[in-house]
Amino acid sequence: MSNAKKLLTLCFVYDSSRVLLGMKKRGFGAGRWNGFGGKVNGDETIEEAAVRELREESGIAPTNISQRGALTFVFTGDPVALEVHVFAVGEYEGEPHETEEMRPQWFLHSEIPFDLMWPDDRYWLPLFLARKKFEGEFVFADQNTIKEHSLKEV
Ligand code: 8OG
Repeated sequence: MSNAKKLLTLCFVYDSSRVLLGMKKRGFGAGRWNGFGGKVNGDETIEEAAVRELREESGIAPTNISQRGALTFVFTGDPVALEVHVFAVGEYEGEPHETEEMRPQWFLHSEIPFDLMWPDDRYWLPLFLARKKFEGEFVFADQNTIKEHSLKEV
């Protein structure tokens, strides 16, 4: 059971062959490749937070961004669910560079390192790369183990 939600953003910069991931260097999810994102502050919209976090963590500024998915993550024993809003970035200004939080690297769609990512990503990232919109919920027993999940295109 969850009774509170924390709002987070997650941005993937991609084109038809490659996707930009970052190796998370510290904090929640450290040691895993992921998109770029973080917590939504009280004074900003979810999209503003997505743009800010992408800039802070990779150094690039999106010129085209669209919301593509909403994912809820529940951890057994933690009353606070995470509501992660997933954004697609097609065009941007600047060049990705390493920051205190992330080390960016381009991956071919066929070479995405799912074994070194959050375990839910292998379910929904293929939908994202196929340009679908989706909603899902994942219940984790621990950070490596999904107990149950639901996922649908919307
Ligand atoms: O501010 P902080 O770095 O703690 O934000 C956590 C980031 O990790 C945020 O971008 C949302 C993202 N994230 C989760 N859970 C999962 C997950 O299961 N898969 C992926 N790909 N990202 C996640 O919080």
